Amino acid sequence: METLTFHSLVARPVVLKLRRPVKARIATMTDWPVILIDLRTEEGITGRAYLEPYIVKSMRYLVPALRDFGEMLKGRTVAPGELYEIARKSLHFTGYGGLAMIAVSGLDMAAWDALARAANMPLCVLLGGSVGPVKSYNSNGLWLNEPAAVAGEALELRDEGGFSALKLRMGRDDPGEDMAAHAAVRNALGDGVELMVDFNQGLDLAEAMRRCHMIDDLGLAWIEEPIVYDDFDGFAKLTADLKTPIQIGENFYGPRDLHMALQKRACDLVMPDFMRIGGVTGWLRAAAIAGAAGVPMSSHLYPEVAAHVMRVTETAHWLEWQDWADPILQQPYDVRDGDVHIPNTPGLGLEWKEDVVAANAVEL
Ligand code: SMN
Ligand code: MG
Repeated sequence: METLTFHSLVARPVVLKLRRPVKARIATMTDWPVILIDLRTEEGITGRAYLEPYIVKSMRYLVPALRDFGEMLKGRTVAPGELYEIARKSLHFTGYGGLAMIAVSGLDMAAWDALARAANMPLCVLLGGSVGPVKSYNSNGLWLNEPAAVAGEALELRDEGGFSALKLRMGRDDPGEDMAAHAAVRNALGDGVELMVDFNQGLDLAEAMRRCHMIDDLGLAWIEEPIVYDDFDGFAKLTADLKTPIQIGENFYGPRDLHMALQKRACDLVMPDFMRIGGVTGWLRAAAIAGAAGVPMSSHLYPEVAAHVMRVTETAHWLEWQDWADPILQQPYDVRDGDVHIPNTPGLGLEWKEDVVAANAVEL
């Protein structure tokens, strides 16, 4: 395989409209910011990845950070593990987490894609795995809407890809309405579909104790982030007190956060997000820790990257399926019988739909 030399990085901000707006206890969102990253090499291969940083304005800081990486790395060998360290260290006086880690993660995913394209292999094959199905749950909706509407949407979501698991959001002002939403969804779906519940950090610890106990006998696959993401002591109390597995991780910034959460027994399950854990490099390091600890590991967002790395994740659990970036992709990944199917193409196989990109491009 030829060595790749970093030429330049193009980072383009776009804003997409969400088909099913996010309505969580801590935020509502109708717009979905996406940064498209093209890492160009002197050999003519381009690595592609995207970031979805939730907040449109955050692109004002992330895009320049990515462009700075592009200038800094010109002429370097595209060795993802090395670029990851150089990029992190270049920002470490501002801290390793937050926006710095998000920018590094975007660079890292594009670098891995470039490498796999150069090797003419799907990323999962380059990582030592094989192309195959990845078990996923549908996370595209079930926000804090009326129970009847949520139940109707649950049927739609199940049928979008023959899913056997869906994620239901909770955290309405009245816990009784959360219970009603769950009952309506369960009634509509029957028994064959697993349900995860996500509180999106909406509760304080006392309220979380009360509300998690209320749903502890529902046979849920997990209860996710009932309290603010970094209160590992609070999570440890919930984990010790509840039968239902406690799930956290979408807000781990780097593998060390996962390590600390496990040391504190703050959860039963982990689900890192690619833009915070450190892209593919950060994921692989985190997966080694979760694997050694025997803790099941699910993914958060970035289903294309997730599909590849889950094939080589020792304790791979559930891939979170979300199709919010699909409008800008020429070939969105296929989901059948609840499994995401990895295309047999080099790298991640992401190519941009330039007409949609142009129509949704924004000035920062
Ligand atoms: C979530 C994802 C994306 C935006 C808002 C909330 C959620 C999840 O926490 O786990 O899917
Ligand atoms: Mg969540």
